[in-house]
Amino acid sequence: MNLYRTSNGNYVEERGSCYRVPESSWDALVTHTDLRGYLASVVAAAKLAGDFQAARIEAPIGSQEVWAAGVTYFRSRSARMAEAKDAGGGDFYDRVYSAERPELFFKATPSRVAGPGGEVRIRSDAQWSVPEPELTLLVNPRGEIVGYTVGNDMSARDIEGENPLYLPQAKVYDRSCALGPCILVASEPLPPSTAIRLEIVREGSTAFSGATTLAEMKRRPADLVAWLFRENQFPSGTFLMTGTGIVPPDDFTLRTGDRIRMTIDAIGLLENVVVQAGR
Ligand code: DO4
Ligand code: MG
Repeated sequence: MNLYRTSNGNYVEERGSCYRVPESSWDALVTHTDLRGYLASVVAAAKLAGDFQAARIEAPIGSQEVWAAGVTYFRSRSARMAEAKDAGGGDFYDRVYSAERPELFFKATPSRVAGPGGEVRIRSDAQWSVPEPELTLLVNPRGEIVGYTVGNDMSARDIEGENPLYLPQAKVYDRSCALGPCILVASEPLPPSTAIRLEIVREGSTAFSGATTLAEMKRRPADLVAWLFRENQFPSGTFLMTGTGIVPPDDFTLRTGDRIRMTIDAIGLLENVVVQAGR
C-alpha cells in the first residue's frame, strides 16, 4: 500500500486504485498504533477517491524531523575519504564505516523539505554539489519502521571535504532535502535486491546515471533506528535516511535547471528541479 499526502488530503493506493483516508492529520496517521491495519480498513471500505487525480502530491511529512545516516555504503566511504584527504579527514570515514556506532546526523526540519516536483537548492557558496538518493525510513514513536520513501540528501561536497566539522553546513540548509512521492506501507522489510536509481537530466539529456541495491548497504535499517532512538524521543515519529550508495564522479556538480530523478523499486519516482540560492 502506498500512502500519499496531497493538497486534497491523504490517500492510500492499493493495486492501482486510490482511496481517500478519513484521517486528515498526517501526524495522527504516522503515530497510529496499527497504520497498516487502519489503511487496510480504508481500502476494505472501498470508497474510491476520484479527486486524487486532481490533487497535488506533497512531501509525505507533517511535523517529523528528518535524520540521516552516512557512510553506510562502500562507495560513500571511498568518495568521502578522497574528498577529505587534503584536509586530513579521510581516515574518519574509513573508521566510521567499520565502527559499531554509525554516523547519524540531523538533516532537515519539515520546512526545509521539498516534495515531488518541487525545487531543491544548491548553496551559492558551494562549487561542488550532488544529490544523494537514499532509502528513507518512516519510524513511529515506538521505534518501529512503518514505511519507506525516497529521500534526496542534497550535499555540498567541497564544504564537507574542506573540514568534517563543516558537515552541518554541507548538509542542512533550505530545501536541502526532498522526500516522496509516497510512503510505502509494507508488512515486510524491503528485499536486498531492491534497486535504487539516480538520473540527472541536463538540457534534455542524461548528464549522470547510476544504480545500486540495498544488498550493498553495510548496516541494517533496524540497527540504524535503534541507534537513533538511543537517548532520543520522537513523539510524532521521524524520518531516517539510510545513506547513499551512488556518488557521481568527482568532476560532476549540479547546476541550476538540472532535473534529479530518483527511483526505488516498489516506492516510485521522486523528481525535483535544482535552483540556486537567491533564484
Ligand atoms: O559523512 C558524510 C555524509 C555521508 C552521507 O550523507 C552518506 O553516506 O549518504
Ligand atoms: Mg547522504
